Amino acid sequence: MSDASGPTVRPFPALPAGFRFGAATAAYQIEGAHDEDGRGPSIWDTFSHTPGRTLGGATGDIACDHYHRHREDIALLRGLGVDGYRFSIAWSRLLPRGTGPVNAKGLDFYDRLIDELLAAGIAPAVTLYHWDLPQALEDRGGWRVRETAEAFAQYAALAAERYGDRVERWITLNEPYCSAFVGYAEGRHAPGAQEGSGALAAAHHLLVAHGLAVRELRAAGAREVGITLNLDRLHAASDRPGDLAALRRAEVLHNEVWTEPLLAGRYPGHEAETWSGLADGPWRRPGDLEVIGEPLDFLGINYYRPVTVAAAPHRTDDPELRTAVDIGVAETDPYGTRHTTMGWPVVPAALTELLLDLHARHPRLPPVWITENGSAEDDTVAPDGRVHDTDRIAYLADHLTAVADAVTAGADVRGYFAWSLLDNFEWARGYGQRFGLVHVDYTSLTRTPKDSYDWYRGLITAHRARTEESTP
Ligand code: IFM
Repeated sequence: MSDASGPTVRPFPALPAGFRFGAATAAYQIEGAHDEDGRGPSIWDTFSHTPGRTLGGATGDIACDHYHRHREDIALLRGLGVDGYRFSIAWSRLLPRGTGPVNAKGLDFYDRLIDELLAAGIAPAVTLYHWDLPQALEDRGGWRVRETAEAFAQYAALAAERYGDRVERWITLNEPYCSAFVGYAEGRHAPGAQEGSGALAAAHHLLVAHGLAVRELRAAGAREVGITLNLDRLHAASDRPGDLAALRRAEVLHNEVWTEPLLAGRYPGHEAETWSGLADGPWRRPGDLEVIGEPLDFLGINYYRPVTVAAAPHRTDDPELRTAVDIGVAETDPYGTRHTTMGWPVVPAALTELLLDLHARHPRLPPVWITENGSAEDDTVAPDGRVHDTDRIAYLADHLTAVADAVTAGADVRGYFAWSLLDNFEWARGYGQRFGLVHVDYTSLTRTPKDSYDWYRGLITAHRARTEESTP
């Protein structure tokens, strides 16, 4: 699909005029400068510096060195022609200990970033929490304790007061599923805990943190306020009753634990059978559902792949450990499609299903933004100096078509952020997975736009030309 003039671009007719395109990153994955200008340590600094936790002992100490090269990265965004850029603020750059003294140099960094984005005609979309809890708060209990939710609300107020006049879109939390269950139950992410009720308490406190932050953001006059979830499109391996029950439990663990309190004002219907009644722990307080259910201006969805589940034996006999991720479910992979280097099956139609299912289930669903979508591929710089990532172009094109199909069928989707602008630190998988539209050489830190960068720019230009022509 690519010739000397660049990849061929097919516009997506069903994406309406005003549909917005962007690219996304997160602080710990790109910034580096982990101990500069007063930044305090986060749980990811501690975790990545603990032997055996990340691939090859990789850390975010330098990452893409975006802290020092943000001007170059904004030039790349400008060249891409995006409407918006989604990035996250490192909580411990603003508040090195999570609460207490404010770090002026940290505040200044994001001031510069936001101002330079605006000067480039790019609307900032800020994620307040993309997994990098200040270590000082983890030392006081982390997301297991309510004080962390209260600290998050103070941090949100500080950020909103300082940047609220210039930020278009606020995302309180990114993928709280990973923070709670991958971080506190599976232990594959920071802080690396393997707990049952600790993870369930964390899930609840993350939701409370979100609701308290929404209130602070609104009080400070923030414009669009939402949250980003990595909802799973789940399928049952068969129609057998055991697999259908496994599907119900997986729906609770992956989706309903978030969507029911956020969008329906209640806890999930099947949580007692999923977690043997232990979800309803003392961390829940009267009034919490009202806090969590603060109305949203938009819901962010991160989508990469669908998941099929089957009934499976529990991995442990310990009732406490059975309360989180050990819910008698195994993942199977019947898709028979190409897989990305993450091992994820490429199934764009599942994104259409996910969007339409949400639309059908939730009368209170606000407009949806795809806040992440993209693929990790085995990218190399070719002898011609280019990165010919045709699989990524196909992935992005097919998933944008899936979004367009959902819009045609009635879903209200307003925008799409490609993950990611840059190759970056892929958490426990270190630098082994490349998701970027721009290749990063981790030795020289040279940025090389890939073919997908040119393709995306062409798509955005073609979409604007088509919709502007048809707008009277
Ligand atoms: O890199 C991550 C990102 O931080 C959160 N969503 C999924 C991406 C790919 O794994």
